[in-house]
Amino acid sequence: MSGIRKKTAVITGVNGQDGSYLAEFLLGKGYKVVGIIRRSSQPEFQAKRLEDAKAVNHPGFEYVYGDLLDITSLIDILKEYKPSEIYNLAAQSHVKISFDQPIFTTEVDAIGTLNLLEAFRRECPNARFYQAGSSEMFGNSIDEDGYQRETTPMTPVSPYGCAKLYSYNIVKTYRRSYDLFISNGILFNHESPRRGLNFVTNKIVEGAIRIHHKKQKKLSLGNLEATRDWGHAKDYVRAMWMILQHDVPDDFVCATGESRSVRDLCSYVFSYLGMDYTEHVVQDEKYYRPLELNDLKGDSSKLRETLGWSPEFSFGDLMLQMIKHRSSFYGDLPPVMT
Ligand code: G4F
Repeated sequence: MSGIRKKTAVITGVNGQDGSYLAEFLLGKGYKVVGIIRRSSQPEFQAKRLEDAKAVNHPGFEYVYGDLLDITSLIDILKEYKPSEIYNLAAQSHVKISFDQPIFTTEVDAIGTLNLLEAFRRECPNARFYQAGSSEMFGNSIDEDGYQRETTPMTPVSPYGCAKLYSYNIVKTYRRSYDLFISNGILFNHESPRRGLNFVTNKIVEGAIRIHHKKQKKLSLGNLEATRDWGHAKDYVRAMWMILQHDVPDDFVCATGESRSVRDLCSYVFSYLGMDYTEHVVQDEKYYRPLELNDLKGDSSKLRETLGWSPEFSFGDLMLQMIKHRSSFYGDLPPVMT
């Protein structure tokens, strides 16, 4: 026995894209990782990403049932594990669905954060707390040079963005009021082979592969003109950890600084597979949002200069990984609800 106590991290949303990469990253650093999982009627599907992350049978990994909407479960978990780091990644994270389920989204993404903050303040106030903020909080505010950064006004245009902005502000308020170590990451879009198939990157990859293999003819999408700053989730979970290792709690934008339209993305993926997207992509009202966030391009200079973060994966690396991963299912592509 070395006598050195392992650091314990609690992750909400551990079986999501970011949660699974973060668990993998922290286990690699020797942490004990406690993942909070919500009860589901199909538990057999809950562990897929954690299996991919090689977390499931890892001796340093444990999962417990809990829910951001049930503060008693959060209090019990923090009381038992006394973590040194808490990462709040759980959310209803789909922007379009937040228009269909505005109340649920607000309960989880806003009140859920407050529940976790209260449990943290009462049970382990010396821990460090990371809150997953989003570039969706900016809405259509853009600085004159075309970028969004920490100082850009936040004027969200979706129930999801509004709920995330509440969490961002309550974190800042608790930090100042109670002298707690709580930091916000303001993360721009980040993708990976573990991305849900109803987000536009993986939807396009999946659709193009199916069309390539003659399993479908058309791909229905919404707005093709919106632009996004797409990075790799692996790079972004590393940033989350770096943010909590800083001397002081603070707020940081994490982004690549490169922006592309959904149309560019279609062109890239279809061309990679030797096809012309204009022959296959159709637009359907169903996928439009009542209000659209038009353009995102992040300036992450503060994160880069203060903490030394920079992305390891290029856009090309990201797309290649996603295309290869989905292609590996060829021959057994299940039907998808987008
Ligand atoms: O992939 P998306 O659904 O991501 P969105 O809305 O930008 O949100 C993601 O990034 C946020 C960070 O800014 C996160 F906070 C959030 O949790 C999530 O991870 O849509 C990207 C763009 C949008 O402009 C959307 O209108 O793609 C456009 N789009 C066009 N057709 C589509 C579709 N999006 C989806 N999901 N499905 C379509 O068929």
